[in-house]
Amino acid sequence: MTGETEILGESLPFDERIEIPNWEHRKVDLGTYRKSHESSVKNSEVLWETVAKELDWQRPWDAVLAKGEHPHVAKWFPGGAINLSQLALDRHVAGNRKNKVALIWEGEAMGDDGSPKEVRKLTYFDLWREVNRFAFLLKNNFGMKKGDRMAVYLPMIPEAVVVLLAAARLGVTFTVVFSGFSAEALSSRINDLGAKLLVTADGLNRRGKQVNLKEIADKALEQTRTVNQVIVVKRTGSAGTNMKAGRDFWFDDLMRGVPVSARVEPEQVESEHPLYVLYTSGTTGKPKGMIHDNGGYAVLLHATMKWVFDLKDEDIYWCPADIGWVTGHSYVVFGPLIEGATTVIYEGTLDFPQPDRWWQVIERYGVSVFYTTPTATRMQMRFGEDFVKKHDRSSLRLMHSVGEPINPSAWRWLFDVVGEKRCPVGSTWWMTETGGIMISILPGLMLIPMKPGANGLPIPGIDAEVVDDKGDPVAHGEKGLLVIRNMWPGMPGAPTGMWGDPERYVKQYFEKFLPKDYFFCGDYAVKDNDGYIWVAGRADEVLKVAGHRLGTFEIESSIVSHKAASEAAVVAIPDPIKGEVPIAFVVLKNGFAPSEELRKELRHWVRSNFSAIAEPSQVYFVNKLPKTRSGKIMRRLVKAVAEGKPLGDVATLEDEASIDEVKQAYESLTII
Ligand code: 6R9
Repeated sequence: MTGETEILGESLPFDERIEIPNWEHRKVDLGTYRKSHESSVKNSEVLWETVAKELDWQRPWDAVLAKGEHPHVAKWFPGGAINLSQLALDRHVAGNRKNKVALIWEGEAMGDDGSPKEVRKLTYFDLWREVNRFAFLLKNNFGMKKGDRMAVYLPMIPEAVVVLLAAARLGVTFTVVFSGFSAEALSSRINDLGAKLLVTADGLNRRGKQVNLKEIADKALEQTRTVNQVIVVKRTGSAGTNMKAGRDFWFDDLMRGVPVSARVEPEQVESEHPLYVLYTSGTTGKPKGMIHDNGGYAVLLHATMKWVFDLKDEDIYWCPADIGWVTGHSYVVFGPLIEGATTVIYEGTLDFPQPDRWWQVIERYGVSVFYTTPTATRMQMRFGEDFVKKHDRSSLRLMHSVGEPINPSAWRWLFDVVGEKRCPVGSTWWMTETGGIMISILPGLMLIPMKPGANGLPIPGIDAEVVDDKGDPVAHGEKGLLVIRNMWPGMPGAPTGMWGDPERYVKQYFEKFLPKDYFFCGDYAVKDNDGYIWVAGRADEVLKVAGHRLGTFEIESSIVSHKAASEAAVVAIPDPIKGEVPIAFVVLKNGFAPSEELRKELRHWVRSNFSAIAEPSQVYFVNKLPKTRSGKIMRRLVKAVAEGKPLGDVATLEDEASIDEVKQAYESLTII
C-alpha cells in the first residue's frame, strides 16, 4: 500500500517541526518520548494501575486486567467498584471545589444588547444537588435500578448533563441518541438496547428556529416495545406538545415534587458494569452499540484529560461537541467533570447569529483550553480572520482538534491566527470504540515538536501501529492500516463489547488480523520517520461528514425506503469544508422517471427520515449499479468514478456498462 498521503489535497509536511518557546517546561526530545513510551507499553498494566490509584474507588480491584467470557472483551479492574457520578461530583463537593463553577451554559438566542439571552452557571454543589434529585426521581418514581437501561434524546442543555450523571449514579446503563437523528434512528436504538425509559425535550433551538423533538420522539415510540415512561424537559415551551397521560411527564413538574435535600447514595457500581452503550455506524447493517464500562473508562478519561489537555483548576475548558457523539460523552460530560474542571456548554451553532459566535464565547468566559474540529476550523477560515481578531483570545493556552483528519493549512490557521503561535495545537485521534484519545501530542506530560496535520505519537500505554494487510508494520512514509496491538482501559467492555452481538464485535475489529490480537480501527494512516502517525481517512465505507460518523449503508437504506427508489449506492467525495460529503447513485423503480423534482425529494427524504447531516449533496439517476457477480454493490468503483481516479481491479465486475452509466450520470451533472 503506497501513495496518497494527503489530506484534502494537501501533501503532508512530514519533516516540518514546530516548537513553541513558552512550553519549555514540558518539552522533551523525540528519543526520550519514544523510550518512555516503549516502557509504558511493556508495563502498561503498571501504568494504568498507577493512574487508577489517583481516582476514588468504592472498592479496590482484585486485578488490573482480566479476560472476559468473550474473546477480546476485557475486564478492567475486576473486583473494583467505582461510581462516575460520585467521581464527578461528590468528591468535589466534599472538597474545595464545592462552590466552583462546574458548568457554564449559554443558550443560542442573542439579545439586542449583544449578550446572550440565557446563561446558566451551575456550581459543583448545584449540579450535585440536581443530579441527586433526578436520581431520586428515577429511583423512587420510575423504579429505575442498576442494570436497567434508558435512552436520552436531548439537545445541549444542562439537563442533559444532569440526566447522564443521575443514570451513572444509579448504575442505569444509558444510550444517548443524537438530537439530529430521526424517529427511525431513535426507535432502532431503543429497541436494540431494550430501554425502559426515555428522557427527551419538547424541542430544541437551531439557528433561531425550533425543532419539535417530542413529535419525533412520539413517532419513534410508536415503533418501540420497551419504553413505557417518558420524561420531557421543557426547552422551547412550544405550544401543543402532545403529552400522553400516564406515559409522559414534564421534567419540571416532577422535579418540583422532589425536595432540594433529596439524596441518593451513589450505587456500588462494578468497574466492568456498562456505563453506556453508544451506537455508531459501521460498514454494513445496523449501527453497532459499543459498550463502555465504568472503571477502565474513567481511568482513560482521567489520564487523557491530564496528559492531552493539561487541565488545571484555573482552566475554563470548552469542547463544543454534541452529547450525541462520543466526544460529548467523554470530553464534555465525564472527562472534565471527573477532573473538577469548569466546562462550557453552548447550545447552538458556531455561526449564529454571526460568524463570530464561537470567538465571543471564548472571550466572554475566558476559555483557556479549546477542543475543536477541522470542519469548524475550515468554516471559520472561510468567514475570515477579522471575525476572530476582533475578539480577545488571550485566555487561550491550548487547542486540540478531533473527528477527522485536519489538513495542514487548517492546523496552521488554528496555530497562527487563533492561537497567535502561543498555544500547542493537536489533532487527537480516537473513535467511539476506543472511548478516549489514543494518539495525540501531550502538552500536559511531555511535549514533542508539533507537525501540521499529524496526530502525533500513541499516548503512553497504547501500542498503535500502521500495518499492511498481513499485520506487518509498513515502511515509514507508506500508507497502511491503523491497528492497536494491545488492550487499553476504556476499550469496548463487558459483557459483549458490542451490545448483544459478541460475534460481530470480534468479526468487525479482530478477525482481519487473527491470530494476532490486533484491534482493527478501519482507518488509513501513515507513520513518518519520526514515528508520528498521520491518520488520513477511513479505509472502509464509513463516512465522516463534518466529523459526524455515518455509514453508507444507513444512507442507502434511508433512500430505498422512499417509494420511488429501488437501489442506491452512496459514496463519499472530498469536500473543502466538511471533509467529505455523501453523494448517491439511485436506480428508480418501474413507473418512476428521473426528474429534478425527484432528485430534490430524495435528498429531502434522507434529511427528514434519517438526518440532515446525511443528506446527499447530489443524487444521480442510473439504470444499474456496478455490482459483483454475486450481486454486491461495488462502491469502490463508484467512488473512483466520482473522484476521477483509476478504477483498479475490475475482475469481479459483472457488467462493465454499469460503469459507463455511473460516469455519464456523474459527468452530466458535474459539468453544468
Ligand atoms: C472521536 C470520534 C472515529 C473516526 C476515526 C477517524 C476519524 C477522529 C481524528 C480522525 C484523523 C483525527 N477521526 N479523530 N481522523 N484525525 N484527529 O470522532 O469518534 O465518531 O467514532 O469517529 O473519526 O476516521 O476512525 P467517531
